[in-house]
This record gives sequence, C-alpha cells and structure tokens, in this order.
Amino acid sequence: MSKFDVEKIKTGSNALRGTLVDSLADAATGAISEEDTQLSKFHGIYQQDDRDVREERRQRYLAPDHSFMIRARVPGGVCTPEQWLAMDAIANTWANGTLRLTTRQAFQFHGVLKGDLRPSLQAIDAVLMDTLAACGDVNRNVMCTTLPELSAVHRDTVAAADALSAHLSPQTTAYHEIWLDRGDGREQVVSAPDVEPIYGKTYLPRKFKVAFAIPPQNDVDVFAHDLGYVAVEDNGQLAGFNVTVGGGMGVTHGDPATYPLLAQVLGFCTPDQVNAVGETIVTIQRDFGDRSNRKHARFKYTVEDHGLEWLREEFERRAGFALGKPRPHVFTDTGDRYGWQETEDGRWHLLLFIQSGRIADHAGARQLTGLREIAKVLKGEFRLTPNQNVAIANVAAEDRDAIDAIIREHGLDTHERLSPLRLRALACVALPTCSLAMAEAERYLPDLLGKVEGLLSRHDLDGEGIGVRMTGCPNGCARPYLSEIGLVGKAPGHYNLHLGAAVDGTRLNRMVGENLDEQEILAVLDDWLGRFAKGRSGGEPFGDFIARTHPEFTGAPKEAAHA
Ligand code: SRM
Ligand code: SF4
Repeated sequence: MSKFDVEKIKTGSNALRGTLVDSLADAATGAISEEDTQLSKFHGIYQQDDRDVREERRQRYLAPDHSFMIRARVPGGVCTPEQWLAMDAIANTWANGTLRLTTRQAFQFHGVLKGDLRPSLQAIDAVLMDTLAACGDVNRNVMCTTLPELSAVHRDTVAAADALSAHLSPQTTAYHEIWLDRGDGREQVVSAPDVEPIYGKTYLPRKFKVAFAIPPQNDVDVFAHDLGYVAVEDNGQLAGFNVTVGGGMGVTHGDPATYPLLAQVLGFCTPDQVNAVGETIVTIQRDFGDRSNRKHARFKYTVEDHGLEWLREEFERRAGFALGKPRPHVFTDTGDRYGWQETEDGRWHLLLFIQSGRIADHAGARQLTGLREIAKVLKGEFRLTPNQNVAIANVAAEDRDAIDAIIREHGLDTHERLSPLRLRALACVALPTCSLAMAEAERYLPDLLGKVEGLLSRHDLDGEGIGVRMTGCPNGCARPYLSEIGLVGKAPGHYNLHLGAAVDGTRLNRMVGENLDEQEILAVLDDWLGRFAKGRSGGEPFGDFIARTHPEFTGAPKEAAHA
C-alpha cells in the first residue's frame, strides 16, 4: 500500500469507521479488509499472522494464520487491581494465555481471533480502560515515571499525564459504535460525522508520543519522544515542566534520510499550561508534518526541517503565550529499581522483574497466576514500567508479608538471582507476531545475554549492569539507539551492533558493526569489553567509557544508525 493511501483512507473513513463493521461480519475470512487494517490501528488493533507457520502454510496454499494484537492504553502505567484482573481474564479467555507489558507502559494481547475482538474490547471498557488511540496516527499512550521518591510530585505528574491523555484522545464515537454497542454496530454507522477538534479529518501525519519524566529517573526515555515534560520540583512540590520536543527512534535500514534523534528542550511550562502546550504542539505537527512521505512524517523531522526558533514562534502565535526559560534538571538513569522501596508517605512499592514484559505461567514461575493472586488482595495499584516490568504500588507496611508470601509461592521475584545485565535488558516483541520483524528479539535475547554474561566474567566485569536492548528491526520499539549496547535486527540471526549511549538516556549510540551473526557480535563485544575492563575510569559506565575514549561517538550524529 502506498504511503499516500493512508491519508486517503483517513479522509474517507467517516471518523475512523471505514468498513470495519462489514469486515467484522465477514465470516468467510479471519482477516479484515486491507483498508480496515489501517483504520483498526486507531482502535488499538493490529491484524497479524503467525510467522512461524507462514511459509509452511504458503506452500500448502493456505491463507495466513490470522489473528489480532490488541493494545490497551494505561496512561502513566497506573492500573487498578480490578483492571489487572480484567486484563488477566482477557489473556486467558481470548488471547494466547500471556499478557505482554510494553515499552510504553501499556498491555498487549496477542492471538485474538476476529470474532473475539468485540468481547475483548467490551471487557476492557467494563473496567474503564480503552484501546482507542493505542495505535494509529494520533497521540499514543502517555507515559510517566513509575516510582519516584517524591510522592507529591509523582501524584501531580501522573494527574497531568492522565489529563493530557484525555485531552488528546480522539473524539470520534466510532469506537463506541463498532466495539461497545451490544448489537452489531450497524445502527449508528450512518450517524452524523464526528468533529475532531484537535485532529481534524485527517488526524496526524504519523504517530505521536508523549512522556512525563520525573528526575533523576529517566525511565520513560523522555528524549525519545515527540513531546516530553520533565518535572521540575520546588520544595517537594511540582513547580512545572521543562518541555522537550522532536525525539524519535524509527529508522529504515539503508535509508540515510531516516535516523534516531534526541529531543531538545523548548522551554518551561507551569502545570496548568500542560494541556495547552500539548494541544499546540500537536496541531503544529498536524499542520506542518510531512503527509507526502510517511518515513519523513514524524514530528522529529518537522522540528529538524523548520528549526527550534521557528517552532517557538509558531508555538507562541498559536498558544498566545511564551514558554518560560528552562530550569536545570539532572537525570541519572533509565533503569528500574527492583525490590521494595518506601516513599515519603510511608507506603511501600515492590518492583518485579518481567523478562521482556511477557507475563506467563511457565516452569519455575507462575507469573500470570501469581500476579492474579496479588490483584485479588492488593489495596494499592499496579504500575507498568517503561522497562517492561511491573510495580506493586502503594502497599501498607502491614500488607507486605501477604504479598511476599504470594511472590514466594509463585516464584515471582527473581531479581536477586539475576545479573544486573539481565535486569536492565529490553527486547521488543518481534517474531512470531510482528509483521515487520527481520530477526528474533524477545525469544532470543535471554540466550544471548547468557553468552554476554560469560564475556563479562572473562573480563572480571561480573555484576556490571550494562544496558542491552534488542529489536527485530530498525523501527526501535525497545529504544535500542539509547542503549549502551543496542542490537537491531537486519536479517534472520543477524543484527547491527550499536555502542556508546548514555545510561541516563541523554546520548544516542552509534553503529559499530553491520549484519553480524552471534559469533561476530560476541567477538566485537569481547574486544570492547576487554578495553573497557582495562581502561575505565573509576565506576565509569560502559557507554561513557566509549564516548570518552572515542569522541566521535558523542553528539547525535545522523549517520549514527547507518554504516
Ligand atoms: Fe513499536 C510498529 C510493537 C514501542 C517504533 N511496534 C510496531 C508494531 C505495531 C508493528 C507493526 O506496525 O505492524 C509492533 C507490534 C509487534 C507485536 O507483535 O506486538 C510494535 N512498539 C511495539 C511494542 C509492543 C514493543 C515492546 O516490546 O514493548 C511497544 C508498544 C508501545 C505501546 O504500548 O504503545 C512499541 N515502537 C515503540 C517505541 C518505543 C517508545 O515509543 O517509547 C518505538 C520508538 C519510538 C518512536 O516511536 O520513535 C516504536 N513501532 C515503531 C515504529 C517506527 C516508527 C517511526 O517513527 O519510524 C513502527 C513502524 C511504523 O510505525 O511504521 C512500530
Ligand atoms: Fe516489530 Fe521492529 Fe517493533 Fe520489534 S522493533 S516490535 S520487530 S516493529
């Protein structure tokens, strides 16, 4: 499908309705029409097929084994026990028996059949969650730092993230009609077209992503975002936010016109200006983003093409106010802090490690069951982290033992038994569900990490928490260009190797090897880790060592992602 068609499909979609109702009713196929596959994304639904059996089915002249991925939004990653139980039930009833936590603090269900989409979305709606705008050319799930030390600042920042998420949600009633009406959704399809006050008829040129970060933690990777808000604290209270613009990860192999970019600071806003800032930036991207080329349509390119000064002027003209001077902020880390932590309000929070965000019952750890049991007794809430983990938050001191007992019984908390390397690592979904994957990620990373642990031992670096992020293609879903070691799928069993990002998410890495197989990856890493072991200064992180000893690795070079 040509890129231009997506614009046409949006325009002619009658506020995202298209022919989805007919596609759902077509019992002759488990798939939906090609145009509807574009529109279903705006409703949080992706048509996929099992790539493990694609070729075999093709040879037997069978249609692909179609099913759907559903993504449920969780603004700020905050999820009540009731909501968790509903997600768990959907995973077991209609999906493949696993629950997937994403790198943007959302839930994903894989393997849902066409006929089970409506009941799944209705079950999500019943606990006041939705999948609208979880995907598509709109603002996506709004992220927020998970477990900051300052609870007052966190409370207000999550509230701001939640309010902005609602403010930027599409207004179309199509979602309600198609998925939630108990009939077949036909009656209202002819109703008057909806008005989208922020998006207009053609929505945005491309996806748009927002994150709220609370220093010193940059777990959300705020500089990877189209729009970011960095909380500025004053005497334990939220003073406002430094506003960042123009970050993004997506790259296409071999296309030098595509590259990852770090966001830049535009100015400072007060908490009551958050929605106005968001709306203004989004409408600027709506009107100036490149709609003729989807590979050049992200806001990062709009900012780059027009410049920060132009953006500031355009912002002031539209918003009717100027942003303030940015305030100082310092980030220290993008990782999660595992185990129990107490916050200033005397509540306790337990951060649990989930390998690549995939929650399942398997030998050694009955994670899905254990978390279900926790949800049944939890008086606080769950918080999904941007590192694909989950926190059991807001637990009273006297309730900790009960949670610990469930955790022990189900083999849930493994963080003390795992290396810091493993605890920091991220992998995107990739095969077998992702249609864009060129190589494995989630299913392969655990094995590769064992071999990298071996290299660390060889160089007396055991216990070094070096960041490793792997993706099955260059789209960057696990934000690999912000990892000390980034592995980006190029072909089956082959990856581009990137090194040298900063642990606080403020410096991109750079490609050092292209299309490497496992042996080659390990050989290159062996060499760099050896140099690191000999030449590091004090407790210097691996990425910083590379940047210090190879200054060409610093900055945000456009060719960083290419040969
Ligand atoms: Fe992503 C597309 C999975 C976070 C950049 N991403 C996809 C699709 C939907 C494939 C597709 O279009 O058919 C993947 C579905 C795989 C599957 O089977 O589940 C997919 N992306 C994911 C998730 C589940 C990865 C994970 O392991 O957690 C993350 C879901 C986030 C969420 O809850 O909303 C996910 N994707 C990201 C991120 C990270 C982030 O947002 O912080 C990025 C890089 C940041 C950015 O957007 O710049 C990212 N995904 C992409 C891109 C490249 C966008 C670009 O600018 O070029 C695509 C492809 C596209 O949009 O054309 C993509
Ligand atoms: Fe799929 Fe590529 Fe995203 Fe991985 S990075 S989930 S392979 S689109």
